[in-house]
Amino acid sequence: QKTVYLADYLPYSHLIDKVDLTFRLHPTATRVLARLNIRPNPARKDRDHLRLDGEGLKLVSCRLDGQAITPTLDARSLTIAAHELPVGAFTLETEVEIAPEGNTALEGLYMSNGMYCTQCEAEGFRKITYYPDRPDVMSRFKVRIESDLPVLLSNGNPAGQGQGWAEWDDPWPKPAYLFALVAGDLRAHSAKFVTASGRPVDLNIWVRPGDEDRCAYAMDSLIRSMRWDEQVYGREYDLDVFNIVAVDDFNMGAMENKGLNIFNSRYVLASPDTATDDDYARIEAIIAHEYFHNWTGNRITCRDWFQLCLKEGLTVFRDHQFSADMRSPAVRRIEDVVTLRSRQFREDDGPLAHPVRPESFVEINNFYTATVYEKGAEVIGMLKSLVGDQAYQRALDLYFDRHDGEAATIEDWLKVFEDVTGRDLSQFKLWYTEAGTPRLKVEEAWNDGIYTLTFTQKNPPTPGQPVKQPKVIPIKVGLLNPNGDEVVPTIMLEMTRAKQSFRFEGLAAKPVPSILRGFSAPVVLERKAPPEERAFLLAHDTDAFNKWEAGRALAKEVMAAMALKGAPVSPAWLDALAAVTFDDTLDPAFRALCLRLPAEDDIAQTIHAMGRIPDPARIHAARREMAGALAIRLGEGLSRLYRDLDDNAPFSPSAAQAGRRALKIAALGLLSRRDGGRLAASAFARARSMTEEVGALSALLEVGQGQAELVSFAARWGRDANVMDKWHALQIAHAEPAEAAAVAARLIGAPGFDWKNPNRFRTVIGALAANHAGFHHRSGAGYRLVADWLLKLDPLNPQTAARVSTAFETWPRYDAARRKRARAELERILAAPDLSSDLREMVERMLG
Ligand code: HT7
Ligand code: ZN
Repeated sequence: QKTVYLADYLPYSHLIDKVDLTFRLHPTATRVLARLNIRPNPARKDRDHLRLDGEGLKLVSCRLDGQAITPTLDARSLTIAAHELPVGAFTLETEVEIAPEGNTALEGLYMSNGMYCTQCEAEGFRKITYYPDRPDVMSRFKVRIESDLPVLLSNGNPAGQGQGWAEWDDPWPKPAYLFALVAGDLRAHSAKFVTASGRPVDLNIWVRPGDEDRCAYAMDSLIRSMRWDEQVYGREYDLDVFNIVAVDDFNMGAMENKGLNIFNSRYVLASPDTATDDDYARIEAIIAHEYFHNWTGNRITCRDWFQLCLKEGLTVFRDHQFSADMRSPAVRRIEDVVTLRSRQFREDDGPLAHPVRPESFVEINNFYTATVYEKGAEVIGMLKSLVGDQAYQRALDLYFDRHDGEAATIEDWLKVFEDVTGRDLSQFKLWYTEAGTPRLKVEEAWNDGIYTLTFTQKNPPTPGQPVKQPKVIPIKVGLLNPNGDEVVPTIMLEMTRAKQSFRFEGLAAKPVPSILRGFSAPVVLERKAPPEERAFLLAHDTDAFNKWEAGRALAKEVMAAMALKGAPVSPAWLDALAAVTFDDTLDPAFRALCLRLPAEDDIAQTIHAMGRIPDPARIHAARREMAGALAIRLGEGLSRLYRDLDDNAPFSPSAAQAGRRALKIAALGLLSRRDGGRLAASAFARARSMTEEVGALSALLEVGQGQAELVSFAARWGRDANVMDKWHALQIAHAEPAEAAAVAARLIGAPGFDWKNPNRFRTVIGALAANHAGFHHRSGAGYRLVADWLLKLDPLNPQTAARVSTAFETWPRYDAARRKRARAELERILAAPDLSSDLREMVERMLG
């Protein structure tokens, strides 16, 4: 397959004013009749042929203005030569046959547990019918579905139904990637919503019979999202119905199809006994994310797939804002930054690094990345900091006014900010066009009562971009005096040059700086600070993010020093953390975050950034030793803390209660290191929620216990695959490094384990990849197992195989022996006959 370049963009030759689709559903022979009202695109001066995308379709008939014709077909398209087309508008009717039952790639129309469903983003509609499958071709769709299944759904508003059929009419023009169809034996959990302007909306969450009672939290999240978008962005819902369908076989988390969102069932279904607090938070965020796409993505879509961040970065930013408003902003920000560093910084630091707006791709599905999503959201956060909250709001209003109903670009997006503020954003645009995480070095000086902070930015080379320019970096800073009082509250420094100094006058004593408050830019801060200063900020910083960050930075330095040179656990870190742990004035959720040690992969990233080679086994040992030392240092206070938090309040998924549970479980994990899991075993037996059940099981497995509990968990939940994913993941996460690959192999190869389901596959292979010391074990068993299974999945589901292959993205960081083994596995994958273009592109990029 060939490379597509942003620079080659050309508007489509024609406009499609209307689309009428009829589906006669059948597992092996579905008929799709499409009637397209077409006219030449006035934006194109030439008179071009008509080329429609289409893959794996059996053409039954084709008529142009009612006359049968024989178009030119190849494996990817249907073409009608320019001289065969009428001069003005015309109608094209096609009938094709497809086989949804055999569609294991889960792209286009496929079947999951007897239900028909679709996934069209990014380029799946071409597997349903012949059509210009590109986001800048927007049209009005009418759909008729013929099937004996009881529930027949598509986009827009219902337009009639009868025995064996239903019709849907979507008044809003949309690109084909937002098309959706669902047919099945489904039950609805329903509610009503009235928009700010008084439009009544029917809300339905469709699930398999028996799952209706696990939809309440998703529905509540949807209603809160709808209200929030009205109140914060002034955006109302625009149809009479909003449907959500939960499906078990799905390549990603969810999909924002107009009026008919389709969700991976694990991000809809929740009850206290099956979902953890993290699951609840994720459901809330994903429901909001997909709903918010109705304006940022659907009403205003992307001109081409290079502009993916236009909808994804903005929608992630909006869902982060929403979660911050629903929960604790500080805790949310810390969680978001942890994710950003572990996924996006990792990506940006290796062979898969690419700009937020890439310039070329082979397979667009490979660019639904942490960079496009998470860094895309950070870039918007910086823009908001730079222009201020009010200008941000005016710019968004202008964006919605100016581009509603259009397919827009990043240039359009930046232009609304330029028009509202009069600022020139050409330097800011580098955040979209240049890959890599900037390194920000800080030096301080204190002379004659003047305090100076000097920043130097370095923008490291990334694949295809050897040289970079300085970026605009908003650096939020506060200053504390030696007593811990804030003497300069948060201000924003705007860095635009490679090296820049900022002076502070009128201070009585040399202050302690709190730099990059709220993580105001996605950069790596390189500041050599003594442990005492970190401990001081952990104790005194008024910025919650930087308070946490001080402890985090200290923990990373300690763990890296232990792994690199066998340094002892730092008493300064232990003391500072003890003070936070037992400070009852602090939010329990915040304290739980402080107690969470940096992940081993994070430390490998830190050591690599120091120019050294990380040793996974030593990092693993260091992390264990730190946890053990912490358990001893916190002493008896831990038991007290655990008892205080172990209340009998009835379950609520609220952030406040979840925070208490998180701290209780953190305490239980540490206590287990001292009592060998005695308390955890009784906590497991008494657990009143899945959070507690998983927390106790995890604590037991970490200290080599928990076999009986694993058996009882499986006996209770064996029939619920989404719950059993936790059971599988936990065993692999806690396996000893030398055994992790074998544990994963046993689980994925177990009779009856449905490894073809993306959730199952991702759980097992993803958990192995996340067991840093296990995946990178010197035997090479981790690399081999992941490669074996990628090769097995690729012919069936290339999209998921390609995504999971990112397990290998850090391979160049490690020692020669590991690199040799990883390279050999990647080359083995590349040598496979009939490798998909998805997986091929990923492996080739990783090999460099
Ligand atoms: N916009 C959706 C992306 C998505 C997707 C992309 C490629 C292949 C399958 C997919 N399923 C969903 C989801 C989102 O970001 O909201
Ligand atoms: Zn999205």
